[in-house]
Amino acid sequence: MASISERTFIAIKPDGVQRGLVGEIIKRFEQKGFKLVAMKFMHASEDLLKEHYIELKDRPFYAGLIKYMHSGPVVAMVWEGLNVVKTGRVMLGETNPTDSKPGTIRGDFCVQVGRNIIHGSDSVESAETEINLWFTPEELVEYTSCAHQWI
Ligand code: IDP
Ligand code: MG
Repeated sequence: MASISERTFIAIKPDGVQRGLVGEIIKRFEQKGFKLVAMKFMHASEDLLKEHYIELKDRPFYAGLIKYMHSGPVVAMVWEGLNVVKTGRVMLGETNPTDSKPGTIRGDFCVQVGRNIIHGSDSVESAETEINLWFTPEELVEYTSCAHQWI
């Protein structure tokens, strides 16, 4: 069987939390067959958010993005599985909900790019950086999923 050691960082943004979409989003990742490795509900600091989005620091929407992400609690998660980074992005939909197909999270639950309810790492490298930024090694829980051999 192919290795399933790949991990991605997924965060439900403040609007996703406020709109009661936490359970729905977690359900989709669980039902797809991905394994939950870490999760925390937190109000992220501005410093953490600035670092998380550092590559966008010169974009005109950067300040507004940090304000939005700091406007309420988020659910930060690590999910593991075969091709979870790429598949996770497909499950999210496009950055702009207008371009997101029905059936994707952004396609089903939001309408504008500045309130697009969820974050997902865009590469294996950025996933590693983001996981290390948001979680300590001890927070990444090691266990064997009983569904593993069926997935
Ligand atoms: P991604 O979240 O799909 O990876 P990025 O280009 O990395 O998209 O942008 C990060 C986040 O910045 C987006 O999810 C969205 O919340 C916000 N963003 C991106 N483009 C715009 C924009 O044109 N206006 C406002 N916010 C934007
Ligand atoms: Mg991105």
